[in-house]
Amino acid sequence: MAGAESSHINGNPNSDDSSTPGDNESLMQMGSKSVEELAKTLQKSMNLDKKHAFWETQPVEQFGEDQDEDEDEEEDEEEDEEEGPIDHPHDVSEIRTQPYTLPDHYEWCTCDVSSDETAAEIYSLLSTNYVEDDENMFRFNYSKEFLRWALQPPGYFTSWHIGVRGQANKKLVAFISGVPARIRVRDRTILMAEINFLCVHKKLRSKRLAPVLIKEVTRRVHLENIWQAVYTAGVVLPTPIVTCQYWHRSLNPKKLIDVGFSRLGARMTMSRTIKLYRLPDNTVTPGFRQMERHDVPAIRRLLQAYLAQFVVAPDFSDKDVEYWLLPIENVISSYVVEDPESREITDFCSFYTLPSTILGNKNHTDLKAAYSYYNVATKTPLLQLMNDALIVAKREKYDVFNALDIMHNQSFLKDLKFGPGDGHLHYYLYNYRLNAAMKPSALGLVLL
Ligand code: MYA
Repeated sequence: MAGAESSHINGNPNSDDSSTPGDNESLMQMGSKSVEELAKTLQKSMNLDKKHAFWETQPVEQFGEDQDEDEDEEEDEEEDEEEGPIDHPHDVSEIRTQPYTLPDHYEWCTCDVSSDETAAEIYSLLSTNYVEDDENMFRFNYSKEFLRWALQPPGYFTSWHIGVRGQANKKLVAFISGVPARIRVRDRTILMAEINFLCVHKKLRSKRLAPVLIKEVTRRVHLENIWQAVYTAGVVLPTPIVTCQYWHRSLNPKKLIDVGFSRLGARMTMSRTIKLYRLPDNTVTPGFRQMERHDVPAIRRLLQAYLAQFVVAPDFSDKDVEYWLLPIENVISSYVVEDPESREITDFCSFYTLPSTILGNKNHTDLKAAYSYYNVATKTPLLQLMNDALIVAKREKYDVFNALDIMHNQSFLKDLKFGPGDGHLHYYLYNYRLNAAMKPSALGLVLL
């Protein structure tokens, strides 16, 4: 789940647009609150301060278990010691060997995305039933190649790519997936599952199928002796470790306005808007070029040093860097700065490609979006590096460049004319308790 459910631009930067609609305003006003307050306000505003019949049974931090509210210092210290797993590991032999029971007329399948036919079925389910914005104007349209990339990293388990089919017609009607990843939380590195692409066909919604999918993927993860997971969602569940906001940089403002992704700012004309977002044809940093395979060790070193400062971040090996960052057309784009004299790799930036289908627009069917991935600047100013990323994205005909307010991203968002979106993305840990909620800038992890 890459984007918050509602991620349109809230007005244009550099304009004094004050015409944001009411519900967006209430979200925007929350900018100065703490993460917990934000989660609670969001929970209330989205009418989710209700019972969570499923999530209340799971080893996740429950609402109201927030230790920060505890004013007793001694207890705080005690709680500090409790950071870590909520349930302690079982023996794999205790894990049930039978899949969970599905409603009548449905059956489990394991999806092999290497098969063209299966990849096409997953693509078809997601492209018609996956995440939409609140107004149902856009739906994520992850490509088949992207899905293969996202689902088959080093050490992946085919058994974690789980489908539900109709027993009679074998049609794929639901999906959930996990991939293994080493995630560091403060000074502990844990092999976790990254859970993504949970999807139930629109016709089967609200029948409690999602909890069965989640329990089944949990069972299969446990069978590999893995007991923690990380995931993101646009909805508030018990309990986010951090709530982030998407920012959007218009590259093709006319199209974004035509399709309702953004609006013309107050006192702005289309031609002034186009001029505002214009970018040069060529990158400015000497030695800026596409990443190549031989750059892997240097990029791994840059990433390792950079990610060490964040509370939660992936622990990438050379193999992981090669897999996750080597460019694949229309999937992942990565650039390095190679010092023209020393030949040293000093900086690195990357973005992935996640188009959305534009629903019900006469003139346009696809929105081509780039999503900021991992960026490390040691010599080039980060602002200049990201401006070069915008220039290449514009050249490659992306309509918009999106970035979360995580890592050091806040240092360039405003200056590079990103505007805040009206959606939030919540990060969660399964079976791991943090003793304090985090700020987005303490997060060093991007999920797809
Ligand atoms: S996030 C992307 C989720 N996908 C979409 O938004 C696509 C469009 N929507 C749908 O396909 C359906 O609406 C889904 C729910 C499938 C989302 N994460 O079956 P239901 C809870 C977790 O009647 P449906 C992504 O992929 C809900 O609070 N739980 O509902 C990461 C309620 O529980 P409770 C969610 O609408 C996924 C229950 O489901 C989500 O038909 C991470 C209702 O079930 C959500 N996004 O189907 C999954 N949405 O009563 C968790 C609703 O308690 C992984 N619900 O409130 C956990 C770690 C597992 C591994 C652990 C290993 C150790």
